[in-house]
Amino acid sequence: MTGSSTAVAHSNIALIKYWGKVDSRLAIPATSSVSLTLDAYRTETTVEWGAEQDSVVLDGAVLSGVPADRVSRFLDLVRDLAGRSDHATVVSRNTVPTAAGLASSASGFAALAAAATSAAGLTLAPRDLSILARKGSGSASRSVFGGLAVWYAGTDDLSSYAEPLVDPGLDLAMVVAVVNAGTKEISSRDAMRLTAETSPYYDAWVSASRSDFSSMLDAIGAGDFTRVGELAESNAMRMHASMLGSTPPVTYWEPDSVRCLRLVRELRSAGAECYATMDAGPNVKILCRRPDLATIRTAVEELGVAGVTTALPGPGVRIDRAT
Ligand code: 2P0
Repeated sequence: MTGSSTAVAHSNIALIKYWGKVDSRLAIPATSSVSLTLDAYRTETTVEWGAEQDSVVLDGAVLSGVPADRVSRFLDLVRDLAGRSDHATVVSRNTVPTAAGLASSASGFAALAAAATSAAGLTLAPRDLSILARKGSGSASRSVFGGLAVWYAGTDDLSSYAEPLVDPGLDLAMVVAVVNAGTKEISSRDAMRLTAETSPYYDAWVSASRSDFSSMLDAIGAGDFTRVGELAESNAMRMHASMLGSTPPVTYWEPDSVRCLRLVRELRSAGAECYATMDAGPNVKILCRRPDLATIRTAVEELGVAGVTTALPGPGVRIDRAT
């Protein structure tokens, strides 16, 4: 039995971060997180079953080694679910710079989960798709959904999943200041493990982030943009503080990252309300409301960083073609 499906998924940026696992095999995180799926960065993936062995082509290049094995281990999960033993041909295209801290693994594994299960003839409920995507890459659990999403840490495979959050009209938008779109020096997977194993600030991060998480749900529920932004910015800084305490230290920041953080403070005092967040890379994502998007974009362009992208809330994963 062969089948082919194409799925499209968008990346997401966490407003309350995921940084550290309690179970690496199942990707059960230490803390719950909240994210915004963006329309700007997407992955389109086609999976066709019936091959003699798994193969993966990403942006025209054949994958080998660890990245290819990671996809194959993920396809093993789909083979188990579908009760099949054949292999798959995977062809994927990214508009996200791969491994640059712009959430390429989130959109990548959400699209792969949807395409691989659909092509295998499975129809998964959104929660089950989120659970499956999580086991490819934790943040992919959230890219199954559009707009605001919450990933409940849970305590085991079935209780760790994402679901959409009602947006009470926050009118969110994001300006991405691309400081450097190159591949990062240490993957987020390795960096979060190093933080958990060696940073004396890791336990403090976990307890602060748990508290930030429940405050964020309250702030979103109340439609309080100022509180949402303040929490997002301080949660991101706390995550980076925990990394700096690792041995050796994990330092994703570059000089232009700091210039962007200063610009955000200046814009805020000048009345364009915006807040910064950063992930496992030097790029700065600026959370704002849609009417301020153009002003903030222009200010970042004037700063002269490598690139600027604007984004609005994007859709959840979808199947584009199935045969
Ligand atoms: C997040 N990041 O919440 C955090 C903030 C990066 C910084 O999720 O090991 O690629 O595949 O589960 O999902 C990036 O980590 O890690 C990430 P794995 P993932 O968005």
